[in-house]
Formats: sequence, C-alpha cells, structure tokens
Amino acid sequence: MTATAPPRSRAVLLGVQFPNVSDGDFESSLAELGRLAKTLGLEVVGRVTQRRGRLATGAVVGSGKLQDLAKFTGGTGIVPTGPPQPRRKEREAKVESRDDDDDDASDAEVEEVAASPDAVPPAERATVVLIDHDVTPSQARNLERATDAEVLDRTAVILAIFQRHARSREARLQVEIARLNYMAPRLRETGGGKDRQGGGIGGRGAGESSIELDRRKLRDRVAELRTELESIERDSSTRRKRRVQQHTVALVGYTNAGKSSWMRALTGSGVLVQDKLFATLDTTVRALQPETVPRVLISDTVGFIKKLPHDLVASFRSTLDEARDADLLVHLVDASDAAFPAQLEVTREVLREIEATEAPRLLVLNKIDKVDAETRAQLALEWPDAVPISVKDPADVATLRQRIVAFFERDMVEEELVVPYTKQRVVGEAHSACRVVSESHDEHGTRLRVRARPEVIAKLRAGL
Ligand SMILES: Nc1nc2c(ncn2[C@@H]2O[C@H](COP(=O)(O)OP(=O)(O)OP(=O)(O)O)[C@@H](O)[C@H]2O)c(=O)[nH]1
Ligand SMILES: [Mg+2]
Repeated sequence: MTATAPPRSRAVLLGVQFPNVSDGDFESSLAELGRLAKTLGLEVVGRVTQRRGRLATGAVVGSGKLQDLAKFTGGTGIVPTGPPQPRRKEREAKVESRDDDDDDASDAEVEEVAASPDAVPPAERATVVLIDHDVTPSQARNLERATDAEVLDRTAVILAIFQRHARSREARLQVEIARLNYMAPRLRETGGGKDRQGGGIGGRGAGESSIELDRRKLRDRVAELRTELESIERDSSTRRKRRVQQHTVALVGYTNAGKSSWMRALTGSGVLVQDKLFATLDTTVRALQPETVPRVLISDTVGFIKKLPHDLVASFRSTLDEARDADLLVHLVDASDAAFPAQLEVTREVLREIEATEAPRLLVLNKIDKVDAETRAQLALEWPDAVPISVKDPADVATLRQRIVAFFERDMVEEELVVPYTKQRVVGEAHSACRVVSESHDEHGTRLRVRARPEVIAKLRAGL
C-alpha cells in the first residue's frame, strides 16, 4: 500500500457496514470517501459494500464481494497463495480455496448490500480500490493481489491529499512526518526493503535486516524533519507571542464548512476557497475589516474530518496552536449537510485533542442559504445559541463581524490614564492597544480615557 495514487485514475469504493452503524451514517461516510477521492483527482466508477460483523481477516470482504470488486478492476477476485508476485502477473499463480475467510465464523455475512456489476471492459477498469476502514498491511496486500489494483485506505487518501495541498515548508514537513510514520509499520509488507530479491544466502533473515535498515533510515529522516520543523515552529511561536496584546479569533470546523470563505469575507484577504476537501492547510492570520481598535486578528486553518489520522493531528499541532491560543473560537458548520451534528462532534474532539478547550465558542450554522425554511425553523429550535448565516449574504457578514466585535467589547472596561510627558511612548501604545475615547493635555501629562480589556490596561499602567 502506498500513500500516492496516479491522477485521473478510476477508483472503486469498498465499504463494510458493521451492525452498530446506521444506514445513514454508513452512506454519509462512504459519500465522504467519494469526495476525498474526487479531491484527489480520482473518478469513482462504482462501489462494493457488505454488511459484516467485522472485516474479514483475509481480504476485508468475503469471496463473493472480491469477485464483484474484480469485475471493476480486473484480477482474479481470488487471493493467491505463495509468495507475493508483481501485480498483473498473478493470474497464473496457484489459487487457494475461494472461501478464503470461511475460518472466520464471526464474519458471517448478514446481507449483501450492493448488486454485482457486470464485468467492466479492460479499458475502463478501475486501478484503485478505496477502503473506508483502516486495514492491516496483509489485508491490503491480499486485496491488491485479488484485484490487481492499488489499495488505499482512508488514512492513505487523506495523507495523499494533504501532501498535494501542502504549500508552505511547515505544512510540507508536517505532512512528510505523518506520511513516513504511516509507512514505517508497512515496510515489511509493501516490500520496501530488498527482501524480495533475497532468498539466497541468508534468505529471509537478510531481507529482514534490510527492512530494519530501511526502518532506521526512516526514523532518522523523521528525526531530521522534526528538527527542521521545530526551528520553524519557534519562529511562529515568537510571532504569536508578539500578538498577545491583540484580540484573536480562530475559524475552526470540518473541512469544506466555509472557513476560508468567511476569512475572505471578514478580512478582505484572498485566501483560497474551493469546493474541495482540505483546500487549506496553512494558517493565515489577517485583521478584521473594517479595522477595529484594538485590532481583531482572524485566523483560518486546516479543517477536520472523521478519522483524521492521529499522526496528522500531532504533526499539525503547531499550525493548530493558532486555534489553541485564540480568545474566541468561531466554530463553523455546513448547516446544509444533514451530517453536520456528527461533523460538529468530530471538530470538538480534535479541539480537545489539541487542548483548545478554554476559549469561548460561537457556533455558526453556515450555508443557511441552502437550507429550506422548514429546516431553518427546526434548526433554530435545536440550536438556539447558534448563528444561522450565509457568507453569500452581505447582511450576514455584517452580523458575524458585529458579533465578534461585541464579544470583545463585553470584556472591556473604561478607565482614565494620565501619561506623563516623559512617557509619551505609552500614548502610542494606548492608541494601538485600546479604543481611545478622549484625549486631553494638562500640567500632569496626557489624559486618556481608554476602553480595553483590564489586562491590557494593567500592562499600560505598568509602563507608566
Ligand atoms: N451556498 C453557500 N456556499 C458556501 C458558503 N460558505 C462556503 N460555501 C462554499 O463551500 C465550499 C467550501 O468553502 P471553503 O471556504 O473553501 O471551506 P473551508 O472550510 O475553508 O474548507 P477546507 O479549507 O477544505 O477545510 C466553497 O465552494 C464555498 O463557495 C455559504 O454560506 N453558502
Ligand atoms: Mg479553507
């Protein structure tokens, strides 16, 4: 299994529905895998699904479903025995019993969900099988051997998208670390070492040691990348510290919820907006427009998704620090997606994972323009504290801006500062950190009435 796929290839989705998963959840998860595939540039030509107690230990699904898959992809639909052969050469290989997973009593197939496709002509065959589950390296290899296609699990698809969308050095390093960590345990199975050429003197032992060598190289490379990443992170953490006096808002939410669209609308910046998953990987920080005093900084960052690989979250930790340190989290959901409550929960979980749990949150039901009146009324009852808006409506943009401004106003107090003429630097600082309500001069110095958060005023007083 590899984490890359050739562009514009055809793909088949493979999903197993466990007994505790509802039809709705199963369908939306598979649809999401289809969207991930599309984002990767793959064309989804079909799907094979099965209800099972758990994944078949052999090749994920039962023998009948393997045959269905093979109709899309070519291949025998049978897991051959013997040592792994290069793909497309396996038809001559000795085959084992077609009931390859019959030893799995608990795998009883409850019901077949998808109809068998007619065999697809060779020119239109799918070359990729996408699975909505994490599979073991041997399950992936068996599937590959039965279908003659490349097998990617959800994690591999997400990693490939991240790899393609990463722009900055920081994002590239983060993705590369996650990718190498993903590959490490799979080395033995994918033949990443020289073991396939082995078999002579030393045989398997020699093969294993070359894998060990590869693993060590991988580990060394990860360590090297981490060092480079840490130095970049030190810089961005310094930059963030410099902003402590400013008000910060982080836009967070599921991928495609509309974070970058709101970033554009609120700040006038030209960040990328796309109907793709994980369009944004880098954090952007811009001032709320029209500017307020003090300035409010808005940050747009990577979106979340169900089963986001843990390594990826860990790698993007520093990027997500922007969310962790924000004064206010604006949590956006796509209200037009029926699955949004589950997406909201996923976002909450990732926020917990990165320890961004302290800042107050404002829940925004975005894309409300795509929601009918009846559903809107229902949403208003179910989510009374949420703000139902659309980025397409200028009045709504003004509304969210106002909510953000009001949030910071609420914590502000008004006080008078007398700044001696010897400390005029503080007057300048007050103008950038506070709203200056009035300013006059007398024999004591500059008399300022300022509105700001108490800690900001305290800091100014300390400088007097
Ligand atoms: N109809 C409608 N479409 C919207 C709205 N907000 C965003 N969109 C669309 O939703 C898609 C995704 O928007 P983005 O702003 O890129 O979403 P994102 O949350 O930044 O996504 P990632 O960066 O991939 O995590 C785009 O096609 C937007 O035009 C809205 O209020 N109404
Ligand atoms: Mg975005």
